[in-house]
Amino acid sequence: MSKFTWRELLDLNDKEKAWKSSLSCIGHIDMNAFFAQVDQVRYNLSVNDPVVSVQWSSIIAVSYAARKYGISRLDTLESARVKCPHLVAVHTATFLKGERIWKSTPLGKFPSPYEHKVSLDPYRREGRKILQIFQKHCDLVQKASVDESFLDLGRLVFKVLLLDSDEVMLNEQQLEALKEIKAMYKTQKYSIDDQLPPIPKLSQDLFPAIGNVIKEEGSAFIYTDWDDLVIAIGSMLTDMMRKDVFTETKYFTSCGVSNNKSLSKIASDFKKPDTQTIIFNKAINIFLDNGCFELTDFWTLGGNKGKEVLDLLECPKFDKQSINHVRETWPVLEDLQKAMKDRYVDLSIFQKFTFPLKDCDSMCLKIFNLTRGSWKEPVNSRPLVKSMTSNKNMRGDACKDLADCASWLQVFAGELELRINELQEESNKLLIPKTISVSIRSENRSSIHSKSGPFLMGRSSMTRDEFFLLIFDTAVPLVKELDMVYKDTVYPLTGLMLTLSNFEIIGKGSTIVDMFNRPKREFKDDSKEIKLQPVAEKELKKRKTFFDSSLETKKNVEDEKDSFVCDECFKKFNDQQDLSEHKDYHFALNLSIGMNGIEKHKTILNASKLDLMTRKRLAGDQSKKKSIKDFFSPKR
Ligand code: DCP
Ligand code: CA
Ligand code: CA
Repeated sequence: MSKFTWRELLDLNDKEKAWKSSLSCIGHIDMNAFFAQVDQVRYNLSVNDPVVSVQWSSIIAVSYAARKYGISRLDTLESARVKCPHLVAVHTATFLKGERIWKSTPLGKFPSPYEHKVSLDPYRREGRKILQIFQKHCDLVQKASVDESFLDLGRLVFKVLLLDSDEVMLNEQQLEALKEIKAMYKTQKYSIDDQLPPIPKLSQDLFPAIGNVIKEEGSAFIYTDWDDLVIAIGSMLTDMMRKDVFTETKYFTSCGVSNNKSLSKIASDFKKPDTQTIIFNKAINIFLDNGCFELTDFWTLGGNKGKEVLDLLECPKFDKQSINHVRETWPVLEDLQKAMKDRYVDLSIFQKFTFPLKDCDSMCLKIFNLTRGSWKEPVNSRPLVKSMTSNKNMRGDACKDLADCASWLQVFAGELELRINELQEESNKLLIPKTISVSIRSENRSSIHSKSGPFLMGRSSMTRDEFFLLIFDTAVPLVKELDMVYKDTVYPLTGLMLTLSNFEIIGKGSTIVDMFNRPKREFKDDSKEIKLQPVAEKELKKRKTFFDSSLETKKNVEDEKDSFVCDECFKKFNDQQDLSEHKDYHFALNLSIGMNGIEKHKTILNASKLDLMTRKRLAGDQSKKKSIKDFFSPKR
């Protein structure tokens, strides 16, 4: 008999339950050298051309052909050219200052950062095409970034095992092997909590897993139960989808298949390019202990938080033993939690951590399961953003007065309109931003000023041009206000940013009429709240909403490489991981302000690792409490 029950198998047919069934099957597919592949295809180059994608003078993606020369993202264009003299460097598309439409950059040309803003739209478009291919096959896909997706393969596997699948064409022997279980299901000859029958004879020969199967070296690997068949069929499915992606787009991908998201994500990164790695449940520990991974390789444990965890749990600093160390040292969850908290308390005398003591328990729960490869999370197809930002870090005199601001806002409005439009198409939903905000940053990094207001879509229908103009026309008065107050001190700007937020997302079934025929009051109230009370509390509330959403939309901030920039304080980061962590910090900060009020919050702040700039901002927020007049006084 199987150790699994019918219930566990049938749960695969339910989107809500499949991910937590012990027979769950999750795929993760990541595009190889994504931007570089897109550029290679876009510019009719061959797979063997050493292509790199470039933004200004930084390399942002390296094709596998170029990697053969030892080139990585850390190289400058010059150092890459030394390594490979016939390097093909493709600059990203750009918007020209004052224009709302981006243009591709001809091969061999390198636009000036003073006059242009990068557009990543060509890559996003391709990313969307690929997402659509996955969605054509799989009913539950989570886009995890511009070039990767999680797939809950439950329903597809269910269909192969118990119904007739048109995704995977089974041969006669395979069909014969599954005849019995299909018949049982059809005639309902089982009770839901009965154990499943044993797997069909010769399952392993009939349903060989496709890809790089992780197993103990030298040992035979034998299918023993339904989880093996489920994962093997999962690998057939992802192989089929990846082939479809290749046929349709000529892009290579890497993939991981296992019973959960975090494992599949690591697995997809394991062998690149053009490979899928399959982790059967019985091979999970072998995979995690293969000496290639650290605790910090798990999706959410990169960056500083991960380093702190390694330190708190006194993980060995070499040989990549941290996963094994944690699993073996603390076989019992409560012991792990106690160990972390005890050391947290000891160390916090000398050291500030990025997370509070009270988070240790939940963090340990996650780590306990991650190190056993048993941390399960649902594949979440809910798209979408509640805010969207377009920004640029300015150089020299690129933005020296109000007229320049307006020129750049035109670019930003063009980009936001385009992206909202694309997202609507992608998600088949309507997106209605309700708040707009403009921020400016000057040479002195601590001086960042923002102005936000309601974004009112008052018309019953709107063309794309009209929507663009509305964004632009609403943004300009905000920047004018900022200009009026700060013009003597801020120019030339080092950063300008336009954000649309507070998105209302209207579902598929709704019509444009639903979208605009909502009670007028709703808009009016909204405007009153934002327009007339730019005082601390409202401001903070708004910032919190901003922040809630920016967690969900961190991908948007990824847009320009030189824009791993916090949209709350404009601080710049090297990568997405650091930025995300920094944002977690704001999140905690805002939450704390929200819950405790600013006074009490200050105490918490002083005790935490707070950079000077944020402190200054908070001081600014406090002054806003006084009156609007103070807010506009030249002293600020
Ligand atoms: N990207 C970027 N700057 C970074 C990281 C990524 O602009 N610091 C962009 C370019 C990449 C794309 O995002 O092509 C996807 O990032 P990945 O980390 O998935 O890397 P690649 O797809 O380039 O390579 P790999 O084959 O290793 O996944
Ligand atoms: Ca990739
Ligand atoms: Ca990726």
